[in-house]
Amino acid sequence: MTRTALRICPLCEATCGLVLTIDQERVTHARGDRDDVFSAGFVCPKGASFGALDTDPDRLTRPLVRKDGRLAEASWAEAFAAVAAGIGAVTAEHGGEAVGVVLGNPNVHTMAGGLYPAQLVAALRTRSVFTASTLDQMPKHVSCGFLFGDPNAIPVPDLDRTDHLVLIGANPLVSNGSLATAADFPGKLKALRRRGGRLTVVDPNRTRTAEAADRHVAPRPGTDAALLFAMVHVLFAEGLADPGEALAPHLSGAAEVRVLAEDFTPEAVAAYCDVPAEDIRTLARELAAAERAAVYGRLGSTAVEFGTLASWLVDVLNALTGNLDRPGGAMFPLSATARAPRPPRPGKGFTTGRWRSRVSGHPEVKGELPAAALAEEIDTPGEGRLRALVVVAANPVLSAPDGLRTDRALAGLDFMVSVDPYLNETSRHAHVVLPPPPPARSAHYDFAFSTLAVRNTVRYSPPAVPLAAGTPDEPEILARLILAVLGQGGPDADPALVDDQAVARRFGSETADPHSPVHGRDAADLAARLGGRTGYERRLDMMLRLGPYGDGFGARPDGLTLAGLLDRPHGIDLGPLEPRLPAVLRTASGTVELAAPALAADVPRLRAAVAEGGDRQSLVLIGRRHLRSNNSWMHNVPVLTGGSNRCTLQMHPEDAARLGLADGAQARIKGDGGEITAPVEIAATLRRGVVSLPHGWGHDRSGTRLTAASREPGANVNQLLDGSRLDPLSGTAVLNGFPIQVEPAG
Ligand SMILES: Nc1nc2c(c(=O)[nH]1)N[C@H]1C(S)=C(S)[C@@H](COP(=O)(O)OP(=O)(O)OC[C@H]3O[C@@H](n4cnc5c(=O)[nH]c(N)nc54)[C@H](O)[C@@H]3O)O[C@H]1N2
Ligand SMILES: Nc1nc2c(c(=O)[nH]1)N[C@H]1C(S)=C(S)[C@@H](COP(=O)(O)OP(=O)(O)OC[C@H]3O[C@@H](n4cnc5c(=O)[nH]c(N)nc54)[C@H](O)[C@@H]3O)O[C@H]1N2
Ligand code: SF4
Ligand SMILES: [Mo]
Repeated sequence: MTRTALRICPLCEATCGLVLTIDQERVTHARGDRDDVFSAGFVCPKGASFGALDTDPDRLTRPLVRKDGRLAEASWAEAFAAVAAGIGAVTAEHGGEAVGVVLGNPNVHTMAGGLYPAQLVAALRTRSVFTASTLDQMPKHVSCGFLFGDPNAIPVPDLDRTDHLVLIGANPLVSNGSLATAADFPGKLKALRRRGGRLTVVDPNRTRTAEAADRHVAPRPGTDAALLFAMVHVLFAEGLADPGEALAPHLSGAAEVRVLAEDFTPEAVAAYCDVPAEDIRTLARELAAAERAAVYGRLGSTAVEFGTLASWLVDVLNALTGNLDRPGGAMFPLSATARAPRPPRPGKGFTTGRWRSRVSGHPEVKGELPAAALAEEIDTPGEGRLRALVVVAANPVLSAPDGLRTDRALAGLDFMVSVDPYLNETSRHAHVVLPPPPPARSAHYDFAFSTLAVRNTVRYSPPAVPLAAGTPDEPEILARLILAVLGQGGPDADPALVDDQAVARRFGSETADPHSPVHGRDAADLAARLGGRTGYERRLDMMLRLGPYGDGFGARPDGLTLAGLLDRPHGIDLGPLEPRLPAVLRTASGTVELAAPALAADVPRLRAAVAEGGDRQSLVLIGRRHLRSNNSWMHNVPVLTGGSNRCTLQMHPEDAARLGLADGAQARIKGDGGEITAPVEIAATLRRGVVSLPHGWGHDRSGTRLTAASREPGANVNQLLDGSRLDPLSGTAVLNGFPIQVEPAG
């Protein structure tokens, strides 16, 4: 019997609503949900392949436990017992701080990942937390932390209303958008141009997005911070810096920024960026002239040498042109599970470096250490060495720098547990692998992306297919992991305890807060009023009801509850983004601190790089993404990969000719961290001197269960890095714009 069910797609940040066709508990087809309040029917090839991913025969359905050195299937009871014993042994001898936590990208796409990791880290009391953020967007968190006092207050371009959009190092026609959740990003860019707006793309590669733009500027990789600084310079020099009456009272430090920008004249940076000074002036003038404009930077502006400075300058430009916090500019979403707005009040501000990594002394950022430092924290002997890891939805062997070193380090751990549906390059080292059910059998709520969406909506998908009896979902798996850490991991452990604890804590603080809708109420009584069939649903109900649109447990009877949301399976539209800067600000001064000292302190490093002029001799490597892939884990679905090797080294024809490399020839590529070989693909879209290789490949290891991926394994680009190139303010790996050498192989 065939039926349909709705499910929000978890495969990228666009969060499209899907209609799944389900035949005998298997997803056989997926299409866009035309009635979805956010995505209105948009779907991409990955979403359309949801069924193939969901039913991939290589997905693990039972846990694996290492016995006599080999991973073998076991019962869930055996697996949880092995986790309790393994973690227990390490914490008993060395304490929870000997256990590292590694959280990968899919955590921001699952409900479990939004709810449980903080409790896991708290239970371990470990300071060794590594996430994909330091391979990705951490520079944006840091710059927003210093600018606004809250590292999670990230303004997004108001795509539907802007007249002028400047994309720095972003390729949303392929990525479908990131740190700007918008279903049908391509359609929104078309609509912008149709209504007479302009699209500018700054990217060393003439990407599909650049191709669709009015203007494409191709700087040398890694030089955007200088380019943006020169634009700031022009705004001041030409009297174009004008935040406007609404914004100006909320800004501080503009005069200091002016001084900092003084020597970044377009002429001074033109050679370094390899962009003519007059083009930089034009970019600045157009931005200032536009009625409503937004500057937006993505991976090519973050995972680079000056990632935090570039991320900062993006918002300095938004502020100086009066586009911050206004319709059509860069705005702050208000998600349904945010705290209900409180009256504006100064905060504590943002700091980093409250502790440092043991081996290289990297500062903590948002409670995290650089993912690039994971291996050295395990394999460097001495007091405080990591002896165990809890890995949830991460594949650092492929996705982080120097995977071979990580590979060896993981093999030497006393204990490792992976929560992962695949036996892959990383999880093959685990002592226990706990596979979550496939997405169709999991509930979905976008905790993370609702805070980054270009329109406020609220949507929830219950599981589309019921879980098999006796199979835990990912929330239960993580709750049981937390109980194991707390020494309560016995066979009768009740995972609801973990949810009860989170509920009690939140109600405890809300009932004590004079600005909360439930101030003065009884916490236990509120907990008893929660709806929801599971622990995570109760938590969602709590968050929705305490949130900005919530019913406040009676304070606003028409307000949002989980029950009300379940009655609206296509979601509820909460309207366009609205200005709300004062409520966002958590800096000590209560203003947007445009020239925060920590940011200003990194400017001399940039100034020195500009003065040096940059390395002109080496080829530099940048990454690229493919529409039918996602980082390291979607290469095992033939309908997505098409069975072809997409892991090619793209080169400009002149570079290839100079090196004697023809299209299809094997190239040997050498970097600080090692060498790999990949076939050459001639691509005139690239700047001369820049080559491009995608990441997430290198599926050629033994002991994995990736039948399709291992047939076309590709090479691991991150093996070219040794983990030492980081943006110092954020600890983020420089994955774009690093020097390499290329020669014909063999
Ligand atoms: N050179 C280079 N390197 C890069 C990048 C780049 O552009 N260039 N990009 C970086 C970026 S932006 C990111 S975000 C990182 C990503 O790097 P990681 O965070 O390590 O993520 P993935 O490599 O996608 O691996 C995800 C893992 O999660 C598992 N998984 C999938 N679905 C689920 C689920 O529902 N639950 C659980 N528990 N596990 C699941 C997959 O099997 C896989 O093992 O890579 C970074 N690495
Ligand atoms: N199809 C697909 N979608 C995805 C993913 C995927 O793997 N595949 N991954 C998801 C993830 S984890 C993320 S974080 C997002 C990323 O989303 P995006 O950032 O939009 O995606 P990228 O393709 O990495 O785009 C980065 C662009 O920066 C350019 N670039 C490189 N170096 C520089 C530089 O120095 N300066 C400038 N100005 N540009 C530079 C690159 O050429 C590239 O076009 O995509 C998400 N969506
Ligand atoms: S754009 Fe992203 S969210 Fe939408 S269907 Fe494709 S993978 Fe899924
Ligand atoms: Mo990412």
